[in-house]
Amino acid sequence: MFTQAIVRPPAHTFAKGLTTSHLGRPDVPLALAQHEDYCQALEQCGLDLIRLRANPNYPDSTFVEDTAILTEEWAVITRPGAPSRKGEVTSIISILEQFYPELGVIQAPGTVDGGDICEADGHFFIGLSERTNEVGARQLARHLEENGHCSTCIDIRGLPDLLHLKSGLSYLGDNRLVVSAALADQPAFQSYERIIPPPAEAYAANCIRVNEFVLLPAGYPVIEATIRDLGYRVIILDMSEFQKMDGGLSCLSLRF
Ligand code: CIR
Repeated sequence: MFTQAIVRPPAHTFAKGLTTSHLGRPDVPLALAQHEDYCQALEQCGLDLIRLRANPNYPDSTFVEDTAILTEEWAVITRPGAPSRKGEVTSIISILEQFYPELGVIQAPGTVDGGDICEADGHFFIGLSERTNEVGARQLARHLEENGHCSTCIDIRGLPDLLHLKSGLSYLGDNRLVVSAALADQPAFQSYERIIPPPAEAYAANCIRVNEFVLLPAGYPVIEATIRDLGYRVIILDMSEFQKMDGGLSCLSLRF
């Protein structure tokens, strides 16, 4: 059960953030409206929101997921791989100190983006990516071990369509993964029930289970029907402006 989430709206500088997509410039007022819908969806799932102020110094700072890894008992502050994002952790530390007695940290030269970390009922998949390096992955694995968790590294560096591991992977609970075709054959995922979106719906592999709901991006009818047929309550959210900046549903909150 999640009870809280940290969110931060996009700033007026949002369009200056990093992106590899060729979907055009994001419309900031529309992104703000989509972000508000996202916040309301989390509240509908029963979460109390900690709403941070927009930070124009960090155009990508609405993607708060990348700054920390949270569980009920412990938290690790990341060291984001993109130089323009490293300073985003400062304000997150001061918030998380209010909830956790101690915070783990990833230290230089290690880098980890939260988007590369996928928890599946206490087991952690760590994506090795352009953002999360081997030193950072090892540091995180050590933190996990100290807290009684196992982890498996998944190397996505040869998969240019995936910025982060969770760009192509979500854990729904119930031993079920939503996993993009590019990742579905990974040996580590073979013991899970795998829901594989058709190639045209690969973006929807980034979805989030929040309590009894699954949040899905709008415009992906095949995956939506599959998830509904499995009996989940579904909330559909328009993510167009965040997709333009390589972001998905998981990136916009830190849930704990
Ligand atoms: C970036 O390139 O860092 C941002 N424009 C997008 C980050 C998306 N975060 C995520 O997938 N966890």
